[in-house]
Amino acid sequence: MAVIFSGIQPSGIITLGNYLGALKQFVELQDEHECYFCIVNQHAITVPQDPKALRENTRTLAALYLAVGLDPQKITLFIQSEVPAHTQLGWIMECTVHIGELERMTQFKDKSVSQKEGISGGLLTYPALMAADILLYNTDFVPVGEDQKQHLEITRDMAQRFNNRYGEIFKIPEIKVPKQGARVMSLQEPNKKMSKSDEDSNSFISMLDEPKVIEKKIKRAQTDSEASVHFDKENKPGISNLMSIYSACTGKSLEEITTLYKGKGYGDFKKDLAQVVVETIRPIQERYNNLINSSELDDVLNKGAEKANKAATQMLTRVEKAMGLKR
Ligand code: ATP
Ligand code: LTN
Repeated sequence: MAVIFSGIQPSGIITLGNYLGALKQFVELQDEHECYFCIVNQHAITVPQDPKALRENTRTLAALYLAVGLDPQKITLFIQSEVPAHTQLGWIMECTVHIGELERMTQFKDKSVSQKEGISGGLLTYPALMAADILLYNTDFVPVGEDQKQHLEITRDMAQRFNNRYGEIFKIPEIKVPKQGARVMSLQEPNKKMSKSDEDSNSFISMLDEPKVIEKKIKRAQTDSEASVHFDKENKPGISNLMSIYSACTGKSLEEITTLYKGKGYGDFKKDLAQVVVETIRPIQERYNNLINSSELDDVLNKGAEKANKAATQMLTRVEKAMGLKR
């Protein structure tokens, strides 16, 4: 069975963007692949995090992983900091990657401008830890949103460089992005991606937002003054983004949606979209409410850490042997 690995940061409550770009694909992949899904809390601390909030967001994310429909009997769900091999291989990857490569990363450039207390070293070396996450499990495919393309390319380069130096140790992983929803944009600034750590909560829909809040956020979403529902990413980024969300949630094509709303205004479209999103999220929230206080969640995470530790330690040992780090 081909191996899948992906990670999400507990840096807030996950958004509709995280769901459509990442989690939705995970559910589709779980039946026919060996899946490792990770709560990457050590990635989250590359920018300051409040300890209490980080602990809560970690648990919430674990519950949401299951609530979207991932079956703990089929997948391995675990917390990054509970598998030390990630940071151990992370260091080795830091010694494999070049500073110039790290400095080119868009995520580093974007996130460093918003840091008020100085830019952490970890924000720059982040891709080395991400490469370690992926390479520890002999991963074939990494399902992620489009924003992670650059990180996947640098992971492949690191793996190749390591293999050239020390022998064929790592499998070279491939990226997997969804056809619709790979890049959901901010509702307030539709040229920027929707992000769970955005300071403006009107810019994103959280997977735990109540129906009324979802309706309000969609109603307030930025659009243009033309009031015609058709897709034009360049000139009409706001409405195009809302159409993509509609499409990703319903499976309807952009053409079908255009036909459906011919002659109608943005008000009608937004009202329907709000219903579509509410109905997409409702069953997930119901399952979430049953899970969040259950001990099942801890069992799943304990078992997940155990299984991940076993697989990761094996790979780390192979790497250390190949490099001369083991006696
Ligand atoms: P942060 O705001 O803390 O940077 P984030 O919301 O960007 O977080 P991550 O935890 O970094 O989310 O990403 C988790 C997964 O969700 C990744 O696979 C990423 O590609 C995907 N993803 C994130 N934002 C979007 C988006 N706007 N549209 C589609 N996919 C997304
Ligand atoms: N870099 C990703 C989160 C992430 C990840 C991973 C995704 C960390 N490790 C391994 C896939 C595989 C992000 O910022 N969204």
